[in-house]
Amino acid sequence: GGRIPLIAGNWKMNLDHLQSIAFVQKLAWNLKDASHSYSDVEVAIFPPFTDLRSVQTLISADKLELAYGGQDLSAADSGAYTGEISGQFLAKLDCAYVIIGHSERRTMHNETDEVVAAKVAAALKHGLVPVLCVGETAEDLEKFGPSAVPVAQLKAALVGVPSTANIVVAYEPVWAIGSGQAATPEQAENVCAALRTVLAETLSDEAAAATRILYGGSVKSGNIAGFMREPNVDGALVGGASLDLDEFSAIVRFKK
Ligand code: G2H
Repeated sequence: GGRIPLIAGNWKMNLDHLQSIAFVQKLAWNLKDASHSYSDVEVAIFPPFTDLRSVQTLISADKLELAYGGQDLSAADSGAYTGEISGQFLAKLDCAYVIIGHSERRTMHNETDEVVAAKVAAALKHGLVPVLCVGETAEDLEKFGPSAVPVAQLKAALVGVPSTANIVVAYEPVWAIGSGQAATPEQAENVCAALRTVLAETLSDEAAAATRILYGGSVKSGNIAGFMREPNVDGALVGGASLDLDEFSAIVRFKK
């Protein structure tokens, strides 16, 4: 109880510089509209690294309260890591969050559970809240059932994490990502409840009660309310629909 819902927009590698400026100006206008308050929801956006600063500048000019995050970070602090972005860069860029272990990184960039755990530790070290993504593939689902793989991924990522750590967990079934085929609210609830049990067992009862667990995978304005009605789903990680102005604004203003 008492968890403030989080709606997170993961832009992935979409919107070039001019497109993000145009998009975010309209988004600010849309979200500011006083007749549509979203004050009981936290909204965070995850633009590409190269547009974080310009997006923040435009949004702050509009006096709109949004949170920001990176879509990934390096496990290292600094040094000879060509092309990498460290947690301290993100923290200094006013990022509150960083997505870690998204399935696209696990599959396309070979991020193992060990890499994910190291990145979680790096995020916490630099004062960032990791948005730790876990989720099973269609094959996993068939072979091991609904929660075995996400539970194992969460346990592996929490190794060494202090019991009071501030984290967000995102349950993203791989078969539901960008496929248009979202999980049902019941499926999401069952896995999110299992993940909350892991938080209680590995961290503490307090951490389990305070940690927001998001659902991600083909979330749209038409299905958000169903997920938000579930007791263990505390928000959404939104990909495709976060790039559509009307869709994202409607998701932010979901009514249970
Ligand atoms: C899952 C999600 C956002 P989409 O990757 O992280 O994307 O909403 O497009 O399925």
